[in-house]
This record gives sequence, C-alpha cells and structure tokens, in this order.
Amino acid sequence: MLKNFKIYGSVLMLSIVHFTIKAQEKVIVAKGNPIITDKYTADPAAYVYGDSVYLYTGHDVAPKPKNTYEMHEWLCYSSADMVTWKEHKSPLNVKDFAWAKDDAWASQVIERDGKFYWYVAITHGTIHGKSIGVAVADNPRGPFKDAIGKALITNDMTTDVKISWDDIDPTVIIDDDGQAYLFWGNQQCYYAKLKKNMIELDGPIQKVNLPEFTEAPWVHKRKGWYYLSYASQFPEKIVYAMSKNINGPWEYKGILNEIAGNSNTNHQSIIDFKGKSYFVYHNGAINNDGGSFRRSVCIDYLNYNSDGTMKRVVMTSEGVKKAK
Ligand code: FUB
Repeated sequence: MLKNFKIYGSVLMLSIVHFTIKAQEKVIVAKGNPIITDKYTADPAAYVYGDSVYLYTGHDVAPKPKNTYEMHEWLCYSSADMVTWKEHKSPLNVKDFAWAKDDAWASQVIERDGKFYWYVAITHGTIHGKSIGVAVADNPRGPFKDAIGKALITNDMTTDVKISWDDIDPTVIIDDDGQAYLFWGNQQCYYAKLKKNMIELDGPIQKVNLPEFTEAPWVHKRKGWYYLSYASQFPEKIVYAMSKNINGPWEYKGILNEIAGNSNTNHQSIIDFKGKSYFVYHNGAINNDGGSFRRSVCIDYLNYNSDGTMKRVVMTSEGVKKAK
C-alpha cells in the first residue's frame, strides 16, 4: 500500500512538474515588431542551438515615469521559425549571484561541451561598479546557477576608463580552433581569452580601439571574416568593424543600424538561421509607454554584400516571416 502510494505520489509529482513547466511555456505568435508585447524585453542575445533559436533578454520593469533602468531578471524564449516563440520560465535572476547587488543588464549565452554558459553584466555587491558574472546550466532553458561563486570581471580590473560601468555587455565567441574570447565594455572595448572551462581568463585583458565606441559589442564570424558590431555615440546607432584576425586590426565599416528614435539604446545580436541572417535588437516602440527604459525586442533581416560587408538594416514594423 505504502509502495503504491509512493509510485502514485511520484507520478502525481511528475504530472504536477510537467503541468507547471507546460504552464510556464506561454506561446507567443509575433505580429511583426516588437515581437513580444506582454512585457518589456531588452538587450537581446539570440543563440542558435539545434533546430531552434534561443532568445535571452533582459526584462525592463521600470514603471512610468521612472527614467532609469530597473532590471532584476533575465528571460528566455525559443522558436523554431522566428515567429512563434515559447516563453520559458525565467532561468536566471540577480539573486542567483550571491555576491551581486542588482541590475540584470546585457548578457549572452554560449554552449561548450554540452554546458550552457550565460555571461551577464550585473552590479557588484562589494566591489564598486558593474561586473561580469557567469552562470551555467545543462540545458539552454536552464535552470542556471552561478558558475564561479564570484565575478569573472570586476571594475577594479579595468582602470583605463574612469567610470564604474565600463565592465558591461559581455559577448563570447568560440573560434574554429576552440579558443574562446570574451569581449565587453562601455566607452572602451576590452577582450580576453577564456580557458576551456569558460569560467577563467586565459591571459591579460586587452583593448580594442574602435571609433566612438559606446557599448554592446557583438562578435560573430562568417566566411573567414570576424565582425565586431557595437553601439556608437548616444543616442546609439549600431556600427561595425571587420577583421581577418580576431586580434585585429579592425577596419571600421560604418553604420549598420540607425538610431531607433524611440530608445536611446539599440543593443543588437546577429545570427544565421535556416539560410537567412537576422539582426535582433531592441527599440521603444511597444506602445505609448515604451521608450529608453521600457524597451522591446525586434527582429529584422540582415543582408551581406558580396565582399562580406553588411548592408544597412532596415527596421520594420512588419518584422520577419516564418523561417523554413
Ligand atoms: O540594459 C541596460 C544597458 O542598456 C545595457 O547593458 C546596454 O547595452 C544598454 O542596452
């Protein structure tokens, strides 16, 4: 009897867990841009894994008329066609980093050897300024937990720029030879090699000199070219540089996406998926309350010229069609 109770109890528990997971996976069918309209989403980091795109975002919750960022958790969505999105339970919160204070700013997820590493910008609790932490999970939907128990990068490790928020906006790339690199920065773009374990630096912090660099670096590689796109000036537009070597020199190529107009920031990520290239960014166009501190993720196509340079993005309200 007791044995049966245990079995039925377990089945019941599993059913409840299953129901809860299902209940948390809300389905959103994007009707153009912005793609998500029931909450404010910012700093999109899109990642292709298997036959899906995972979209990791920050979550703006500043009530109107507050005009500073209020962000406490990161969000996760997935899609097999770029139009129908499943919203997963928030897999990461500032509270998951015991050493941190608050501010779930820009981030990026990358997989290595079956583990998913989530690099985040966050305010440190005891070391003045912003910092970069890393969380890890066995699944792209999480749950993620702090991978180191302390910050990977703190403000006192970078002293070139006399501001407390220059250690933000991490982007990670694993090159074809297996070497991983972390790029980040505000006003100064920094980069460093990562060890294979993805949670330790493997060498000194170096600088990339880029014209009018504000923040939001994103590094991607395509057909032998490295691309470093970033937010420039303020209000921000997205510009980019190209190189044949990840250590540079980087050649500035100009504007990739114009000022959004309704948001000071524009934070981009770039992916290829099912034969097309996508520019994933945010603006303030969600509704009458949208703006610089209540932002929303949008997706438009990205096109390349035959010499590898990128065509300027056309921001649309229609967004993209289903990827097949
Ligand atoms: O979301 C907070 C900050 O705004 C990000 O870290 C920057 O890239 C900008 O989008």
